[in-house]
Amino acid sequence: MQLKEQLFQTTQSRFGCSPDQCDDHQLYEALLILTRNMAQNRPAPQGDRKLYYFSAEFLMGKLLSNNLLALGLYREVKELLADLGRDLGVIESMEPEPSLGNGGLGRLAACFLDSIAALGLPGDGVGLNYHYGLFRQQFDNNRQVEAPDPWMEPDNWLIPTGVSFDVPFGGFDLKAVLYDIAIPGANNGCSNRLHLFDVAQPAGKPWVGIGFDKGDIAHRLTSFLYPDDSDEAGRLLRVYQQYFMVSAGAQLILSELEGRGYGMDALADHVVVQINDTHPSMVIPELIRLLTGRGMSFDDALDQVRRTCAYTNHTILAEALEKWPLAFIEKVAPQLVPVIQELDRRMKLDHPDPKLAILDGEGRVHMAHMDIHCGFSVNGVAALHTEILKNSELKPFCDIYPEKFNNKTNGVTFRRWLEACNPELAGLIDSCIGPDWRKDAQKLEGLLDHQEDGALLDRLLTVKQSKKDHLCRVLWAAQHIELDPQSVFDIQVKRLHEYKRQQMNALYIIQKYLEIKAGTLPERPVTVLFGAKAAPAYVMAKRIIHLILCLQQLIDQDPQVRPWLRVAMVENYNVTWAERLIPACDISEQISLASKEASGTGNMKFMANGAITLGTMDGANVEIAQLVGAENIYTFGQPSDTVIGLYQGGEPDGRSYRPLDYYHRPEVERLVDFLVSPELLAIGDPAELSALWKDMKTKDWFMALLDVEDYIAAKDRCLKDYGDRRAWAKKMLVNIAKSGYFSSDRTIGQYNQDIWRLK
Ligand code: 26Q
Repeated sequence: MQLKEQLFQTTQSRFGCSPDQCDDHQLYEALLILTRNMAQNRPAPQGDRKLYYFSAEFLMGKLLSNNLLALGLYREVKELLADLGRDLGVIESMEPEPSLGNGGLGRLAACFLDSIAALGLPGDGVGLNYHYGLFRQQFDNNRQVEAPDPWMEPDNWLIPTGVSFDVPFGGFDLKAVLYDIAIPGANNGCSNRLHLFDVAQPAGKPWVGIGFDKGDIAHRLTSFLYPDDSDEAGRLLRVYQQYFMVSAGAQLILSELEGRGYGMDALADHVVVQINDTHPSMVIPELIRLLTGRGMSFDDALDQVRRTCAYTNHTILAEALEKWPLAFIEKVAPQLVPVIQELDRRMKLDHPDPKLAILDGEGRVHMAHMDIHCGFSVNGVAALHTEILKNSELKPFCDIYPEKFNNKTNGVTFRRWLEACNPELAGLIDSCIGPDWRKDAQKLEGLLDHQEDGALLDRLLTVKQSKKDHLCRVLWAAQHIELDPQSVFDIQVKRLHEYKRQQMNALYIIQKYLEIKAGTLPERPVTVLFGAKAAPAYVMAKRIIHLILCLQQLIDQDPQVRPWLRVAMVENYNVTWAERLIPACDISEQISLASKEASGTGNMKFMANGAITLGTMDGANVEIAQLVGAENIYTFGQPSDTVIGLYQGGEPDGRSYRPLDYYHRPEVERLVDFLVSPELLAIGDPAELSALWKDMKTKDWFMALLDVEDYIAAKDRCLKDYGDRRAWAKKMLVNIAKSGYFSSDRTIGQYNQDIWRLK
């Protein structure tokens, strides 16, 4: 049946009217249903070995246009709607974004599902169906306020499967009900699945706290996604969530294995489990428990699991490495305790070094240690990160299991992050090198042959300008922020964390502000854009947001500064905002303290959209720099080995870094002290600003003062170079041309070749 007729039938049966009589939301619903059914009805990719990608987070973003593109229907639907006098862009805007992830790790999982399906590999995601995703951020009085984020409308992407599993908790059982989101592979006729487990009777109301009786858990286990792990009660619930996810997921794996006609002893031959950070690590003891429960010996069960499970590490921040008290697990899933103790006993027999222990002297389970001992692969997410894991953070493990360690540099799906969010640029690329890059992003390198094509370079600048104009319009509509589209757009969007150093960017703003006030104008007008959510209990992160919003207001009110410098913080930064901000960016801020950002993935999206990176030699920035060469990136700051050295030393805090030494440089002192200047104190909260000021000069845990002068110089060089528009456009072209390496299709190809071996 023609698409047109299908749409007609859907709106008739649902709303009793034809498409042209539908309002925007009804049209969206009709398209959702059509697209969902088509994606659902495709067969799974063939293969007798299957991947299960376990992740507590899948930050999917809106799915309508993505799925239409994968199904090859995007253009047809767009034209069909245009014939009806309607705009697909408007219809898409009806879709709520499922924010079932915090940031990089969750978005990476979503890009991976897209690539696994596009490559036609048999691989499903396994996660939880949170009813409230990451909180919605609002600004009130220059502060972040959190509101619940309900994303599930009556019509949504979830497909009830009728499948459920019983999950045994200490003292009670809970039914895990399976919902699927179909993941269509781009142009290959297949679909994989994202399996999301939910409780049978979820609570209807937003989160109000939990008393931890089993009734609460039964209704609230999947209520919401954790934005942090900072309160005790929340941490216990997090363990309930994790066990619910892995127990149901492990049961699903074994029942599918059986359904395919294999015995349990064939697990490792036909299944591979990728553990996305340590959040799903309890899948290891759970699989062993289930296998031994079916009569397998502990030895054999451990052997199967060891050949089935692979672990990805996403952080070297010690505070982010999960260590759960065994007492928590005793309460949540007591049946796992003997399994974990036995694993610990066996590992200690072979490797008595306490640094390698699963259970430490304080009765805590080191989840990463369990993954490394009981899995066959450990990977970092960028070359530098993997080296740091091997040589310092996880060195004792690398010494005993060198063959397990490998690197898989992250990637992003170019279908969402270039084709869908920047069709203008995608079209320009087509006109230059043809459309083959859409199947193989590394073919973007063909653009390198066109570096001297002046007309192309001009069109590149025109596309960039049109995306900046567009961003200005949506920002005005959403937040009544007025920007100068002719200014340089300098953008830092990512979760708010001290190691990512948004505070150092704020110091740059202060420096420019003071210069302008003193009569020295910058090279050209610049707009510094931010988007960032802070974990609700992360006090320092919230103070940094407060500082940025105060600077935004201060400058906004100042007619002398406004024409030259603007600051704007986007409210509720999410995937949808990223899709508007990234194509409009001139300068991509990737300024984490070297060694602290495992990879970054925003850096890759910006690069593919022709932004120039201003960054430290951290995470995947190192690989970007290698690919584009020194003339096409702005790097600054102390390298990772220096930084790692500074964390060791004789000061009372264990480091050899002394922030006061840097603070007392005259250029730096002036900037830091501005936090407690009368101008700023008149706008912001004096207690918050002085606390931030004090922390910056006496603690500065992530060494913003170490790099700030170098940073300011590098950014000023950027602004100067921006003036030679042709030369700048050439840098943009080289960045786009070299970005293909960061396609998640390449990453997934490597996971498959080195770890999964699906086909
Ligand atoms: C842990 C325990 C309890 C509650 C929450 C958590 C928790 C939640 C989310 C811990 C960590 C996360 C998210 C981590 C994350 O996003 N890491 C990022 O992963 C990206 C993909 O590999 C990298 O590019 C980033 O460098 C890394 O910071």
